[in-house]
Amino acid sequence: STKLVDVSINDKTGIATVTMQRPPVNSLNLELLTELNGALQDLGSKKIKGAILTSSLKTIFSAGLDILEMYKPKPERASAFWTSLQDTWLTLYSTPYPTVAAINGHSPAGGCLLSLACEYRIMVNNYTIGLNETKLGIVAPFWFVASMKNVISHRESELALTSGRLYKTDEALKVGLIDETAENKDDALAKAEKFFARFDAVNPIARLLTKQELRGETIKELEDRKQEDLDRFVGFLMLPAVQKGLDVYLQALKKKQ
Ligand code: CO8
Repeated sequence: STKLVDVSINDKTGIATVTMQRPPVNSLNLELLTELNGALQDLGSKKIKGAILTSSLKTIFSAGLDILEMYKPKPERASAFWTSLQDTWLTLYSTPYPTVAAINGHSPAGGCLLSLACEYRIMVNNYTIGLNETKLGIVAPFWFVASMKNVISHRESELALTSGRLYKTDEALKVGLIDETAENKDDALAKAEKFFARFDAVNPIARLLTKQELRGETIKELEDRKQEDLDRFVGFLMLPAVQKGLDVYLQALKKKQ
């Protein structure tokens, strides 16, 4: 276990629980992403049945990228930050073990991205999830879009992404953005265990090769365009209009309370 991410493996079930714990909102900064990527990679060499990604917070899975990493950033830090997000997504999208996002709270933007990278999503009722980037005046990168399109239809993705739509749990279920709803976190964890049981009678190598077949193209596209994507992100952050937009969004977030 590390500071911002807790990893616990249940010896009886063989299920690992990876818990993000960065109050107040589990916003994804360089340190959290680095720990998360390390934890997910370490699990790759262990004999686990599956891993659940969840949050220690009561009402938030993850508020997405830490806006403070993007607001008036030092270029070097911004590069390291974005690279850590790319690497975490690549690791999570391609884990050899099955993954479930137990979405026990709000899950906008980067939070949604992390859950989309898991194989199965179980979400507690009455929260919101979606790729709301356009609402912040920013553009979801191609691999965010691909992650969405690999889960819901092209049509629904276009409607959702252009408007920056955040779905309530029941709405997300209707379009297939999540697979199951849950009453609370414990219910979500119990349902995750049932999902893993589906593979009890499945050859793990056949399972993994099939996952790679389905996800390989999306993974390869980011691997091939990693530098271009990084340059675009850093260049984008340097635009005064983007900084202004983030400033306005941050102020609105703070005024809310
Ligand atoms: N980053 C940094 N700080 C945040 C973030 C965030 N993402 N979200 C919330 N905070 C801060 C708030 O400003 C507030 O700070 P303070 O205490 O100083 O006022 C504190 O966290 C608590 O927030 P709230 O009071 O809003 O907490 P609530 O429980 O009421 O609400 C929510 C929680 C629903 C998560 C709400 O905070 C929210 O909507 N946050 C914003 C979520 C969001 O829009 N995230 C988008 C991030 S961008 C992203 O992930 C993808 C970017 C892709 C980049 C592409 C560029 C090319």
